[in-house]
Amino acid sequence: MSTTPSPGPTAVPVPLPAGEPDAATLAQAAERAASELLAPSAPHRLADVVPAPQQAQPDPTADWVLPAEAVIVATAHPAALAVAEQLAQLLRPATGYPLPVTDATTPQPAGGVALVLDDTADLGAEGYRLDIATDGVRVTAATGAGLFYGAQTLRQLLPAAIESPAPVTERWALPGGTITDAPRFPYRGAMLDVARHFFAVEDVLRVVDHLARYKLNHLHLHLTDDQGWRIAVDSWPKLTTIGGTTEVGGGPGGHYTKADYARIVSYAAARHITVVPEIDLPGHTNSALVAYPELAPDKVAPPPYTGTEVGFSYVDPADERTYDFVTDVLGEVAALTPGPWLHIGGDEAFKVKGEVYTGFVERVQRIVADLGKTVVGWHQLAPAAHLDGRVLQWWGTNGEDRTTADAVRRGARLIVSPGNHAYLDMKYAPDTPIGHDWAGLIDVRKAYDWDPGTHVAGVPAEAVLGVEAPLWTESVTSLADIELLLLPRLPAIAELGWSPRATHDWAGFRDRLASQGPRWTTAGITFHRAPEIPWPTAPAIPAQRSAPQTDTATP
Ligand code: TNX
Repeated sequence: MSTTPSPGPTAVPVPLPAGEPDAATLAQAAERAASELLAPSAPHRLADVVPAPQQAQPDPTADWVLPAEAVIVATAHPAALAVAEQLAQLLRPATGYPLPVTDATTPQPAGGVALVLDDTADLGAEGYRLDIATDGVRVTAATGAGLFYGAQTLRQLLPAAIESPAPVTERWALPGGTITDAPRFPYRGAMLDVARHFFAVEDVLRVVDHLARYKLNHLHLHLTDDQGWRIAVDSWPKLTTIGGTTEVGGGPGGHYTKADYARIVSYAAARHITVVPEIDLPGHTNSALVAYPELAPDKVAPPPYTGTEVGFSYVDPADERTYDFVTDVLGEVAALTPGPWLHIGGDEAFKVKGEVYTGFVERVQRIVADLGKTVVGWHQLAPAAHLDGRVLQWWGTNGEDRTTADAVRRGARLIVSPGNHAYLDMKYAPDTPIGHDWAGLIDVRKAYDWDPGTHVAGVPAEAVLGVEAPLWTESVTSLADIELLLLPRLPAIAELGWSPRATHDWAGFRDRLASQGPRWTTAGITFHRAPEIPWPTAPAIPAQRSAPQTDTATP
């Protein structure tokens, strides 16, 4: 079986025919000759990848240039073919090459790219090996996820112009050698708060793309808060028809239909990213109380809330109706969510104290377990009784909390998101136009220079499931705002989650990060030009070439 490539944006380079060549053919031949004459910009260094690979063995005699007629051949298995098609879709726009995808029982590079699914490969569930040699490129992995990560590395090793949405003339060189790579932690995530401000599905998909570039594998969606309820729940419809119509600052809000949410989940899954939905309980619930006053402790609907204070609202822990609500909502969200996790919030419920709080959490933890999901919650859940598999998300700022350490001793695992290192809503510097500073300023070095494995006192590295970078959106109103705060700090957190500690080195990271800048610029992605990063000043990419067949006269 072979799949046909989608039509490339330019004419496919063809050999000169005998006889009189036509103008378009001549133009293509000239273009190809010009590309061969281009100053042979040295390929990237093999280890020049973010996150840093586990092992890179360069072989300067084996540099390779992607030819126009390259084929991407993959193991005849849907997981490998899916990555082959994704890789082709990444490479076609800038190269203008057709890059057809084919399958084989034993794929060989044959001058192109081979994606080999090999379940005997000793590379783990997410690892891969990338061999770049004179006869082409081979990515080997035991899973589709491993092949996908290998493809992301391949992408980063190509010149920055590969990010161009339109064809450019470039020598598509790759540095020879072998990378063997696998992640340090199984959970590598980012969180987007879609409750304080609502973001369209398209914006969320674009955030998913950013996660995928840096081998993150979880997207935590903070779906509910005082200012808005963002996920449709059929059994409690007013949550969205009333509770979804507000946001910080008085804007219109919005919500995801079940189909919208399913679209996000499947787009993420195709990029090996698991969605972690959060329904924040028992606090951060004003929008639910506006819709259903029966859940409020005094049974009176509060006014809708569009400010940025926290800790004032809560669902009534003393009323059984509250547990019907929680069971229905979590049941519907669980049914929409193929991933194993359900995040129940638990933070800043200042008015639900002591045993009332732990009693509530223990009931909700059991509801989650009965739904067959693994409970995740902010580390305020710690004093509640242990439940098998439960995961706490650390957002403290001083690396120390005996209750959390004790919960870990009782069996909880930890996702580490220190407010003063991983909170992407913190400003970079006092003049950052948006963001907070309650946990301090977080420049790129601050985001990078800490160790999730030793960060929380009394929590051993084995109890750390991974790392997550939350983005709260009280002051974030657009995709450009999201990107400004995400980049370049998201790759720093991604590297802490993926790369072995032995590769940790600020000077090296700074240089590798710098070479991401031209990629973002070329792809039209907003980022903060952090002054501590030596961004290249040279033009990012060669001039776009005008494609003969799309070269229409403009009036
Ligand atoms: C604390 S972190 C919160 C959020 C805010 C955030 C702003 C956490 C679990 N709760 O409600 O949005 O600070 O940085």
